[in-house]
Amino acid sequence: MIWNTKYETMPRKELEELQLERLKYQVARVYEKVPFYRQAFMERGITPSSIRSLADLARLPFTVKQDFRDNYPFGLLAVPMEQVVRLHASSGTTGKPVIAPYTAGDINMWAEVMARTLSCAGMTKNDIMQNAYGYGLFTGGLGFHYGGERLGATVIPTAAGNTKRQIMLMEDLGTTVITCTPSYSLTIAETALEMGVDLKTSKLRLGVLGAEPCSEQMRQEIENKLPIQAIDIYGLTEMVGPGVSVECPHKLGMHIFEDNFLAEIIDPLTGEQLPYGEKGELVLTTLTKEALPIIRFRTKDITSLNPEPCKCGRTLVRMSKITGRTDDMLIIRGVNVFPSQIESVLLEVEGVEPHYIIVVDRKRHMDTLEIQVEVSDEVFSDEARKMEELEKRLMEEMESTLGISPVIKLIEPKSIPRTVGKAKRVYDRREL
Ligand code: DLL
Repeated sequence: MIWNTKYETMPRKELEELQLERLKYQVARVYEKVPFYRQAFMERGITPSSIRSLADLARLPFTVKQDFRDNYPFGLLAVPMEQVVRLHASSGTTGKPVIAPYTAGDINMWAEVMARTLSCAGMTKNDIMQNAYGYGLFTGGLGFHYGGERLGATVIPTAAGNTKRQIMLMEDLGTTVITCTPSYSLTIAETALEMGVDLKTSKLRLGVLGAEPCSEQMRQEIENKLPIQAIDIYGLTEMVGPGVSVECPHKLGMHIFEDNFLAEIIDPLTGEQLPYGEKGELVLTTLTKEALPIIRFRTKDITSLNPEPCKCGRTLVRMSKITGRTDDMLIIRGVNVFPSQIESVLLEVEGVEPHYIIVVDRKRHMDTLEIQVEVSDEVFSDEARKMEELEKRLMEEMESTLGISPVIKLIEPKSIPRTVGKAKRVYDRREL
């Protein structure tokens, strides 16, 4: 169902006019309120009146993660602190986190885009949504929570973790929709199996799974193990959290809520805009954010855009699944390798489980790539010869896709630690 027909099915020309009007307003606001932007604009000889068409967007400076660090914690704030009603933060692994302040208006907009998100994914007010994203500074928990309530569904704020209780509640309360990371959905499936609970006979029917990459093959694994349609959802703290884009049940790309977020694709090396259909780095501009308006944020996420109307009736541009980040590409012996390619190859092969890690190291001046992957109980207890055959097969498949040959290590089921939020799968020990 379409939650907001006006904005989700607007003819593109009209939408672009709306975007331009909002962009002009945002540019004028940041110029006036945020010294960081005023200075960056002045350096380029840009004033608010320089923006006459959407094409002028390309003249505006980028914002990068480092700018958040340099202006930590409130340097990019565009409203007085007394108008801020909430702060979230990203879980940055190094250095200071990104701080995201929200006004009451921002929280309202967020609930709106999340209601649209859940509706687009196929949820209705009759659903019981178990929200197993982390609550707290992470935007996942509260973002989904407010969206679910705005939609009128029943929200169960279980948060991430405590998986056995999660499964008990799922059965007892008749949960129909699970919201969590793709990797946690697999942990739920695995734990249910251990508990002897057959979720296939439960009321569960839909999963709105995001916050980390998930290849088509991984989606397939999830849909095989749980009785759900697994819908991909994308978002990031710098924009609002979840609520930037989501798939509809046709699964033909994630619809970006373009009345709030203006999307471009650029060549990550030159910074030049790329045409529709070409893969590059996603750049996003907020069009309605009050507390933290951001111009041309370089997400580092790699995707492409498709403006064709979707079968669902939405006219919003669609972004393809994220195939990697400009900073997660591994260069191994001079060859570029994306973890998503490794995931796709692994999960195409029978007998392999969707739990793996990638270890890159340097031994005697040579890069090494080791892929450790769990195999099913049957394979593990099979004859050694079968394990060797599987290893060889994986090595050949990897070699033909990646162009380099990794070491494959088949490991016992459940030996890789499970996480409740975003999975960490790549260990690059060369940097140490
Ligand atoms: O992960 C917001 C979110 C919460 C999205 C719940 C979806 C569901 P951050 O912690 O700031 O925000 O991380 C943002 O996570 O730049 C991507 O690299 C990655 N990411 C998010 N969604 C997807 C997705 C939340 N569907 C960063 N596919 C982003 C691939 C994703 N990567």
